[in-house]
Amino acid sequence: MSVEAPENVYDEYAAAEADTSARTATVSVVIPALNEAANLPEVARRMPPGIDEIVLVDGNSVDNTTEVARELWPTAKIITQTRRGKGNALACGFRAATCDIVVMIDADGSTDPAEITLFIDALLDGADVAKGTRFAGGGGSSDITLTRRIGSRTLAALANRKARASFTDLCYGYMAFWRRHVDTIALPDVDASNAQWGDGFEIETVLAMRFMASGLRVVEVPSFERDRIHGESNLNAVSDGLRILRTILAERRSPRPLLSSLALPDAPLPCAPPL
Ligand SMILES: Nc1nc2c(ncn2[C@@H]2O[C@H](COP(=O)(O)OP(=O)(O)OP(=O)(O)O)[C@@H](O)[C@H]2O)c(=O)[nH]1
Ligand SMILES: [Mg+2]
Repeated sequence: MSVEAPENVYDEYAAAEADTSARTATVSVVIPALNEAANLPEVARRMPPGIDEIVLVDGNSVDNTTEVARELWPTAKIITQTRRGKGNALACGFRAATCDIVVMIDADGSTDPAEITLFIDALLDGADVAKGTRFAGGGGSSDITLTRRIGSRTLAALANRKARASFTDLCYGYMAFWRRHVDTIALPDVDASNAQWGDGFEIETVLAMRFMASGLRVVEVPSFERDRIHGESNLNAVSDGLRILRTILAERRSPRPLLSSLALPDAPLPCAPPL
């Protein structure tokens, strides 16, 4: 099933509805980026006003990712990750972030920054973690292939059995949480010199399963995944899929009985700003 990308233009909506400066909690947006110079301008264009801190974590890009980021966000923290992989980049970004709320988005234009306010609202409404879902409540994707969709569903079903959860989407990189919870999930030491488990694309699964196992209130937020704008995916469906499978098998089982905390918000959030 393919879903049409919402056509609304964020800019019109931004000033009226999405100014995040009115709320009291501060927000860091962490963006892992590996050769994404061509995509960052669109990411910046759709960023809501009022974000307190941008942390861009560069993976030793060979294009001018860091220069473009500096031009777009003159006050951003632009750091270089300590090892390789998206997971290590995120762990470095979480350590550098200083605000109350941390939002993680991709730099390729597939996760729409205009949706950040929906994730923040879910946290302000009482969630500990707001996890994006492409497969429920009006979420969708124009970027996922049938094979990946089947793989993703299968992995989510396995993870749900293990975590006694009801995730509708496991391997999606759009997530937000209160920064005070980051220590409860014991991410790999960013200063270790050797590659660590969690350094790769399994990071989203590691985060989801550890947040659940910590007994935190995880809420799903419908989100629309767009096509990567320019460039190539860094993900290998087979090897990264196997890493995710290994993560599910290795992570500890949730100590709680059947969970009730993972649910769509009472009134499902729209997956994009209203027209
Ligand atoms: N710093 C850093 N960022 C990375 C690394 N690998 C991927 N990323 C970033 O993580 C985000 C997601 O990576 P993608 O390559 O788009 O992978 P994906 O979104 O899972 O796969 P597609 O849906 O095919 O695009 C993008 O912003 C990448 O630039 C890495 O090793 N280091
Ligand atoms: Mg992508």
